[in-house]
Amino acid sequence: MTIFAPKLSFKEYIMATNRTFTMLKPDAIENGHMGKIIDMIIGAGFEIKAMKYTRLSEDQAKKFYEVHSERPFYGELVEYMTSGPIVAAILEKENAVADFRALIGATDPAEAAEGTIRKAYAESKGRNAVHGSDSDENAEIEGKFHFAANEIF
Ligand code: DAT
Ligand code: MG
Repeated sequence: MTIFAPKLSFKEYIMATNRTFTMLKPDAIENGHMGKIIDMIIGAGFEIKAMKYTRLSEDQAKKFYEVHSERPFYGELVEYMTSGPIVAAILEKENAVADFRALIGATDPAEAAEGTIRKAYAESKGRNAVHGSDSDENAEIEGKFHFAANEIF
């Protein structure tokens, strides 16, 4: 049966909790893993609601990782995240935030479980292939940070 549902309004999108935000980071693009990672994401049941191939400005990277601004790796992190193209995307699935964190695996690929994106494709704890929001609230903030309302399906 086909259900014809209207597209979500921006307000409804903001209220939705079945979405997460991801970035394929510069190392993943540089190393030629973009297609395989997107395949893993779709294969795990996530639907792409918005996607763009882009680059973070220094200001954007600093703001995105502001929570880590006091950490010793902050400067390196900002430099790395602005070093090349990224793919930013909003993904939808039931339990999106937790399921996507499970799919990407631990921050450090040495600790990431078999079958996770970071286990397969991350270079190191710093250059770890992919970002996944850590809460519904941050998923909304991060999605809005990268996409205008008319870019979200
Ligand atoms: P995650 O991306 O798994 O949510 P996080 O929020 O703790 O991890 O850190 C954000 C990013 O900062 C992480 O993906 C890579 C970088 N980072 C974290 N800890 C680091 C460390 N000890 N050394 C270098 N980079 C680090
Ligand atoms: Mg995090």
